[in-house]
Amino acid sequence: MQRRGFLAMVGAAFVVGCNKVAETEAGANLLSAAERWHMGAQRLLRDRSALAPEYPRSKISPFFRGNGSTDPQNGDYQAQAAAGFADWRLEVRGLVDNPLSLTLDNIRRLPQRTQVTRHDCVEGWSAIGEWTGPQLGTLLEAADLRGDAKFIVFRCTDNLNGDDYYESIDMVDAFHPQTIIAHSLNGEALPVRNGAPLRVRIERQLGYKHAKYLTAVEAVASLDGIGRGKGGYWEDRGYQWYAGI
Ligand SMILES: Nc1nc2c(c(=O)[nH]1)N[C@H]1C(S)=C(S)[C@@H](COP(=O)(O)O)O[C@H]1N2
Ligand SMILES: [Mo]
Repeated sequence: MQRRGFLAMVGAAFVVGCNKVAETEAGANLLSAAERWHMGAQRLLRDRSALAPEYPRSKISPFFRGNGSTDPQNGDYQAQAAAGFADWRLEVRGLVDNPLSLTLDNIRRLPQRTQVTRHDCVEGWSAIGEWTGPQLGTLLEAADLRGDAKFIVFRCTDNLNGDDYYESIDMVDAFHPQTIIAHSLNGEALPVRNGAPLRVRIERQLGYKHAKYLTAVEAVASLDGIGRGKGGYWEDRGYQWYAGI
């Protein structure tokens, strides 16, 4: 119910956006429904590179709750956490000419982006946090992404009900300036509940796309044969793959 309510809200916001175009740019009475649809579609495409709103630090939520996995018991995660993630590696692999295996120190030394954004979960809650990390595009360029790569798959440590959490995005979102590999929340290393030591932020997408406990970023030509083939843990259970907001 809550999820449907939230998605209906997002849908309603888009319809309002289209009507605004009709009123301000051309005059609603001169536009046929088809023309309005066409303008709406163009607006949607153009908007894919637009930035998500960023907020002043004063708007940061006092507590950024954890959702889904909040303390993975899988593999050696607990031992890694106890050791301060000193041996954690993020692999950049798949359709790249120069695969990378990065330490947290490597990641912290890359050019950084800090952004205060609002996270929207389909379960009906939101929170504002300040995230810091390198842009995913920087990593993909360093790895010499190949031209036949169509999607980026995020691999995670946690396993829920027998399936590893994973996610995927297209290249528009992969190279979006606000798509970062975050190592910090509100100026501190990520708490375990929020995905320590690394999680992705994809600010134009709903919460479930923002994979936590990241172990690898994988460039692929197709999502077939990955998980159950729908592009993500929740997508395999019926959620939309494209969860743009
Ligand atoms: N690895 C992993 N990533 C995940 C999840 C998860 O269970 N495991 N849950 C997703 C969902 S539904 C949301 S809303 C956000 C929650 O992020 P938070 O725990 O920092 O609030 O993480 C997303 N990424
Ligand atoms: Mo979520």
